[in-house]
Amino acid sequence: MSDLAAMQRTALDAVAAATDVMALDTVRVRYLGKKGELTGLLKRLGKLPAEERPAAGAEINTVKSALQQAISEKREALEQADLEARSNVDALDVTLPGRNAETGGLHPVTIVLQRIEHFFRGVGYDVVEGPEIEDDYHNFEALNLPEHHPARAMHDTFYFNPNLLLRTHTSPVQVRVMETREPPFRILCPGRVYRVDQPDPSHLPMFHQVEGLLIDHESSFADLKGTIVEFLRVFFEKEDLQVRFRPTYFPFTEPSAEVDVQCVHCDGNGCRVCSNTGWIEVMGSGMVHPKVLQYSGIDPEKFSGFAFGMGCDRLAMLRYGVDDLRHYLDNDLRFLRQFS
Ligand code: 2NL
Repeated sequence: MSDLAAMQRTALDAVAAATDVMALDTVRVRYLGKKGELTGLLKRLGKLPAEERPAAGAEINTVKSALQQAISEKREALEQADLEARSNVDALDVTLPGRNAETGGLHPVTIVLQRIEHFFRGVGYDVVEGPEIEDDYHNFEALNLPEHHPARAMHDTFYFNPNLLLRTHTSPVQVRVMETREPPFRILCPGRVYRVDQPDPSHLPMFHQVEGLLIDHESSFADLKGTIVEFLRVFFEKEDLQVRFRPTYFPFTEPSAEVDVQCVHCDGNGCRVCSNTGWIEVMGSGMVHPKVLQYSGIDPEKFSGFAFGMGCDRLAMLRYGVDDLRHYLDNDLRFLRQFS
């Protein structure tokens, strides 16, 4: 029984010394487990003389419950400390200001492209896209530009091989639609186009074009003019914008016209932007050449159409006063932020 008091002290010291739940459990097993020291004492009670058993049993049980209580209090304290330690590490200060997520913006060329698409969808055009790598037939031949035709020199072309090239305009997309779709239809074809050019303020080897094509049982140059004048007045947001059509030559249209608008910078009075002419060229247009219809299997006796093409990059320049096409590709945030 003198051992019992010593055992109690040792056990309670061990409980107090435990620094984590695992160590505490080791102490518990050592004294209170099935083969534990206190458990052993209780088992050996039967060997005592009968008259000593009750007192000895009571004493052992007192030590046992004291130890049990100490262990359970210590366990609670350790668990609490553990919880506090973890919540300090994972602490979330909900009063901190949030990290600022900057809002992106659309590229000026994209904005211009979307405005053009919006107008033409509104007057019944379907937007169609096609491959940027084309064959000679769809980019040139089907557009009435046979091999060795001098007009091919108008396009300085990136070739992969004599038959495969980077499209120089989006016309091949329209050719593929003419080949497969029953007219009448009206389509708008936006996309990247490529021409061999040394980059300078007004030239890039890759730029963006939008071409439109309408094929119907009857269509006239008056329809072409009405469509284009209305589009340009909406695009430049000027109801009385002056527009003029100048005769020109394209192999794929006849007659053909270049389209000028009254200078949007000086209202036609003459300035640096319009080289003092008062006019700015914004697109090309014309009645689809009968041979172009024929090439794609459309009977020119039954159908006629008009087409037009414009450069989005240059239109965006005019609309936003951009002085150098190369700004579009620099990805300089000081430039891009002005459009968001
Ligand atoms: C310009 C000139 C133009 C067309 C593009 C076209 C397409 C087919 C048939 C006939 Cl499939 N024409 N496209 C017609 C006239 C002018 O664009 O200066 N673009 C920037």
